[in-house]
Amino acid sequence: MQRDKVVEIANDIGIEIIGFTHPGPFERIEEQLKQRALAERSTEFEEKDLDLRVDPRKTMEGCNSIIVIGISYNLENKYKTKVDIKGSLSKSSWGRDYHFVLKDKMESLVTEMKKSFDFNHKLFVDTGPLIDRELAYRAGIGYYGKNCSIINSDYGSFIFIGYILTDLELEIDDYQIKSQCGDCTLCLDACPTDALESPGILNPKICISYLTQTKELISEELSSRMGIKIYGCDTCQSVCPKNRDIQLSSHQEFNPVKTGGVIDIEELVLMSKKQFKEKYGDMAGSWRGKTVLLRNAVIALENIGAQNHIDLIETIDKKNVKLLKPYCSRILKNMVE
Ligand code: B12
Ligand code: SF4
Ligand code: SF4
Repeated sequence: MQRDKVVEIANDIGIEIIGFTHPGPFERIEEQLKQRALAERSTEFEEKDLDLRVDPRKTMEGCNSIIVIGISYNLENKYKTKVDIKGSLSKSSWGRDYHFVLKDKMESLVTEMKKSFDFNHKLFVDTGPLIDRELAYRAGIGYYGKNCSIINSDYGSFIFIGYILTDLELEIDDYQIKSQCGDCTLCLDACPTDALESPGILNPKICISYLTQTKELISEELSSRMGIKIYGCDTCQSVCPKNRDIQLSSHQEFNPVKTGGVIDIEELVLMSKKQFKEKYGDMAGSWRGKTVLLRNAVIALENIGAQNHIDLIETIDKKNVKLLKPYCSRILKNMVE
C-alpha cells in the first residue's frame, strides 16, 4: 500500500511522527477564525486571506491527500553556559532553524517517494497558508492541549509541524484524538500575562511569544511580565505534565551548541551586524532581526533591575534606533525621577 511505503520511508529518514488527512476545508474553525479577525486578534505573522487558510485545495487545486509530519525538538540542555547578564531563548530557537530542518526532511521524503510513485506536491512549515495545528489534529498526530499546543502521546508538545499537499490518493487517518488534559489547568495558571483566557482560547496579542516578535509598542504593564525572555516563551509547555516521562528528540541539530540556550545581553549590545549574523544567523529566533532582540534585551534589563545596567541601557539609547528609543527613554526617565 502506498501509505505504508510512505510511513516506512519517513521512519527511515528520521521522521518519527506522521499522519494523513483529507484535503477538505476546515469547517470546524472557519467561524472561529472570522471572529478572531473581527476582534483584531490575528497576528501579523499569519496569512490574511481566510479562504486560503481554511481550504487546502485553494493552495493546491489537485490535492487529494495531505501528509502531516511532527518532529520533536525536546532535548535536554547539555550546553548550558555561564553568562553574566543573560536573556532566555525558547527551546524552539535553540539549534538550527526548524524551518530548514523540517523542509530538508520533507524534501528527502519526497525524493525517496518519487523513486516509487509519480506525483505532484507542495510542502510547508509554519509560513504556509494553512493552519498547521488543525492539520496535525485532523491527521491524528495529537490533540489540542488547553495551552493550544498539539500534544503527541509519545513525544508531548515540543514538536514542530510540517505538511505536504499531494495529488496522490493516500489512505487517510480519519480520527481525532480527544483532549487528555482532564481537570488540569497548570498552563492557564502559569501563563505570565493571562494570555490563555480559557482552555484552548489564546489572546495572541498579549502572549509573550508574540511580544518578543512584534514591532508594535509594548506597554509597560505587559513588558514587566516578560521577565528575561528574548525570544519565545515556553512557560505553558514547561509546566505541562504531558511533557514529562516521554520520548525525547533524536534530532541533535536542535541542540543549543552556539548559544547554550541563552543570549549574552552584553555581547548582543556590543556585537556588529556581521557578528550577529555569524552567531545567530541560523537560529529561528533571529528572523525579525537584531533590533527586535535588542528591544527585548532592554526590557529584560529593566526587569532584572535597570539601575545595575545603566551603562548598557545608555549604550543602546545612543544607537538612536526608533524601535528602541521609547523603552530606553522610559527607563532613563524613571531613573532620574
Ligand atoms: C501565528 C502563530 C503564533 C502566534 C499566535 C498563536 C496562536 N495560538 O494562534 C504566536 C506568536 C502567539 C505564536 C506562539 C507560539 N507558537 Co506559533 N504559530 C503561529 C502560526 C504561524 C499560525 C497560528 C494560527 O493560525 N493561529 C490562529 C488560530 C487558528 O489559532 P487559535 O486561535 O489558537 O485557535 C485554535 C484553538 O481554538 C483550537 N481549538 C479548536 N477547538 C478546540 C477544542 C479544544 C478542546 C481546545 C483545547 C482547542 C481547540 O483550534 C483552533 C485552530 O487551531 C502557526 C503556523 C501555522 N501556519 O499554522 C505557528 C505554530 C502554531 N506555532 C508553534 C509554536 C511552536 C509556537 C510557540 C510554542 C513558540 C514559542 N515557544 O514561543 C508559541 C506557543 C503559544 C501558544 N500557547 O499557542 C507551532 C505549534 C506546534 C504544536 N505542537 O502545537 C506552529 C504550528 C508552527 C509549526 N509549524 O510548528 N504562534
Ligand atoms: S507562550 Fe507564554 S505567554 Fe503565551 S500562552 Fe504560553 S505561557 Fe502564556
Ligand atoms: S498543562 Fe495541563 S491543561 Fe495545560 S495542556 Fe498540559 S495537561 Fe493540558
